[in-house]
Amino acid sequence: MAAHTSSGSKDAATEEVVQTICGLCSTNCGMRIRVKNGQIAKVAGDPTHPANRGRLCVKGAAIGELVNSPQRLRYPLVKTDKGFEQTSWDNALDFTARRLLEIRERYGPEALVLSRGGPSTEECFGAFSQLVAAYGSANVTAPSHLCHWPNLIAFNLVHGDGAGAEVRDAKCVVVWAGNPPDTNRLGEGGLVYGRHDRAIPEAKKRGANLIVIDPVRTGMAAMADQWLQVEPGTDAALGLAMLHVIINEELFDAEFVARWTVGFNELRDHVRGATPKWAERITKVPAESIARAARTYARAKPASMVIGNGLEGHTNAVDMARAAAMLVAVTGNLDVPGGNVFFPTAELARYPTVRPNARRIGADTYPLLPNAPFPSLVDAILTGKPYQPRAMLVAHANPVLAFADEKRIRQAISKLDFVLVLDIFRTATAELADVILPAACDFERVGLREYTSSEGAFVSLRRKVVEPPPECRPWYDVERDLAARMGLDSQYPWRTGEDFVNYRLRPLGLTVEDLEQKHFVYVTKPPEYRKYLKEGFRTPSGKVEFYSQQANDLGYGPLPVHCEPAESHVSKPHLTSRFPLIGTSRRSGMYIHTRYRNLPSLRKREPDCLVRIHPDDAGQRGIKDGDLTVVESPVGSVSVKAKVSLETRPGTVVMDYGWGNPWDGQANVNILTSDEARDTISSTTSNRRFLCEVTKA
Ligand SMILES: Nc1nc2c(c(=O)[nH]1)N[C@H]1C(S)=C(S)[C@@H](COP(=O)(O)OP(=O)(O)OC[C@H]3O[C@@H](n4cnc5c(=O)[nH]c(N)nc54)[C@H](O)[C@@H]3O)O[C@H]1N2
Ligand SMILES: Nc1nc2c(c(=O)[nH]1)N[C@H]1C(S)=C(S)[C@@H](COP(=O)(O)OP(=O)(O)OC[C@H]3O[C@@H](n4cnc5c(=O)[nH]c(N)nc54)[C@H](O)[C@@H]3O)O[C@H]1N2
Ligand code: SF4
Ligand SMILES: [Mo]
Repeated sequence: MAAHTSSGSKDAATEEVVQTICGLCSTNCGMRIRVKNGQIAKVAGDPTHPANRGRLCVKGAAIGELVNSPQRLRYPLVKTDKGFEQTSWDNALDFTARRLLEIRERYGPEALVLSRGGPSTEECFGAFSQLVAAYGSANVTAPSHLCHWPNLIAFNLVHGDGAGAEVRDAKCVVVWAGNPPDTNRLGEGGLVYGRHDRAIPEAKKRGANLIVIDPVRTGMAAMADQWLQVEPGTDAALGLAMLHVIINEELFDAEFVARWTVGFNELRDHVRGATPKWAERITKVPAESIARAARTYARAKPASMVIGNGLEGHTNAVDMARAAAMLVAVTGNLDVPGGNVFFPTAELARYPTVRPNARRIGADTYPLLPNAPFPSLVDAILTGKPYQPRAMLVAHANPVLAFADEKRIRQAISKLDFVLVLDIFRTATAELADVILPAACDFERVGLREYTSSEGAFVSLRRKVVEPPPECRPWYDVERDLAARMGLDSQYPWRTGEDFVNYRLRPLGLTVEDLEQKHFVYVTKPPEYRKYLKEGFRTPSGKVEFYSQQANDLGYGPLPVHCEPAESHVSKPHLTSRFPLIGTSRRSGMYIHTRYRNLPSLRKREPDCLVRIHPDDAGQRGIKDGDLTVVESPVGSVSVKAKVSLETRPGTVVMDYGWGNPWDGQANVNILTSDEARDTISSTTSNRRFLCEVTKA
């Protein structure tokens, strides 16, 4: 429904309202954008769109600044002895094709790596996938080891699938390591009232009990009935102690446990010693609070649990989420209304080229992870083992800033023979490239998003709103032109962006034209609940697995355990005196990851990268609010301003994540984080925890 409010002869002013979705984060809110003479004139939330029902965040409101930013990349650039020089698309693509073909000839297809970004639009999943598969490489990497997958692997092991929180009918909501007011996260479903950032306060108003488990006093924590201020990375101990209380006090759902689970006796034995007192020593959460939260969650029926990304930047990530998943099952809150539900999903067409039968780096060590873990690729580049990657395509990603230990990542990327970056800005990663290509941004190309919800799965079109700058091109055009130069274009059953979206939509019986008419279309029924009664669970045994034979056979613990975080004074006592503080990182509601700090209206709201420090720690160090400080960890050091704050407890400091691009002039927290220790199941590095000291600069 593109309402043409006025249109006239060729020369007359044109004005229309385009219904589309925002591409900046994975919430993908519905938008109505007024376009005047080919320019974005006004942005509003679409009140009819189920993802946001009219609401937009500050970032969405700033898309005009994004599209028209003077810092946009506007021409292809190639690196020469004199630095980057502007070149033509033909030159840039010819050069890239030649280099990639030489590398394949000389070293084989596995030498090529595709580095993708965190999930927000189809670009992050799609760009260059088809090309890299057709080339013959399976080395696709993404932030998967830090995002979505550690939690999903845990839920897969226990429940056989990801079960999203359905907040709508819950009497108790546990928000475990997530911050929906800032991240606007859809969750894996339950967006009947919009999103968790809205659904949770509404549930609370209805009288639901809100339990927040977070080391930081976030907006969500401030709203909670019970806030468990857990020590970062120790949540497995907390979860095991909650299981201890629930099993010991017989608060579990005995019928569900008896009929639909395996390994309950093993679990009972396993958590016998995991008393709240034991967990208090590890987590710093008072034993009484742990017991109270366990009782509240177990007694409220139904209760739903929102699992956030805060569990994922830790060296025991999967087991922390496994303990949480077991709480869902043991209380009988699995696949019931208002619990954690297996939501229906939209089945889009897969890419036509199947993944090649090539060796994927890290596949032997991390078989449950779908991609090559970035840290394993860094190892391979720096050591040549198991073999030497030579080239990298980077699309919609900024690995230099996003992953742990910036210094090591720079070393690795600099060692490659060829690096291509497709971005809209000249990022920290782009500075290391041989070729930088200017992309059309989300609002300048057609795209697609599928969503889940309590009303069923639906799809929505991201309509093109404005023309890209003359030399900025959408990824599907870039990819196809490059493929043609490499003799791979027979692998592309689509010619244009619209063809591509139509190809993806085919299994749903929908087309771009349909979605232009309707904007969003439900493609499944609302979820059925207790589907296990008919089909069982998707685990090897068909039941919920407290004891996982599969995990055991893969050499992991069959039951989740608490492991001391790698970056701790217990694991590394020799570092205690030099680095007495624990650092963690904070995601900002104002920005997405490393993006958008060059948009003036956002930057005005949050101009600096800050380290938040408790008044006690600040006082001992003579640090006052606003002072410039040096934060030093065993792997690096940065200068940042201090914010003296009660958001954190004594001994723990919180530093903003996402800074460090050339234009923002501030420090990347991942200069301080280490990639040395990794979760054995998911390869997660300790991005959310590092040892440090803060001194006045
Ligand atoms: N310490 C710490 N580290 C973390 C995290 C943390 O919380 N703490 N979070 C982790 C998580 S969950 C994730 S998902 C990752 C994120 O890691 P990334 O996804 O690598 O980070 P982004 O900053 O989102 O990078 C996206 C890039 O795409 C570019 N871009 C924007 N729009 C377009 C477009 O339309 N086309 C193209 N081609 N490019 C575009 C942006 O300019 C940006 O450079 O970081 C992880 N790292
Ligand atoms: N504004 C904005 N929105 C975003 C993004 C963004 O960068 N900016 N990124 C998008 C992406 S890719 C993702 S993955 C999601 C993430 O969205 P969420 O899952 O909401 O993740 P965070 O906002 O990082 O919140 C994680 C919370 O976990 C806490 N935490 C850290 N360590 C621990 C721990 O060990 N235990 C516990 N219990 N809590 C811990 C942190 O203090 C923080 O409050 O957001 C998406 N939305
Ligand atoms: S950036 Fe804001 S407006 Fe855009 S999808 Fe995310 S929450 Fe919605
Ligand atoms: Mo993420």
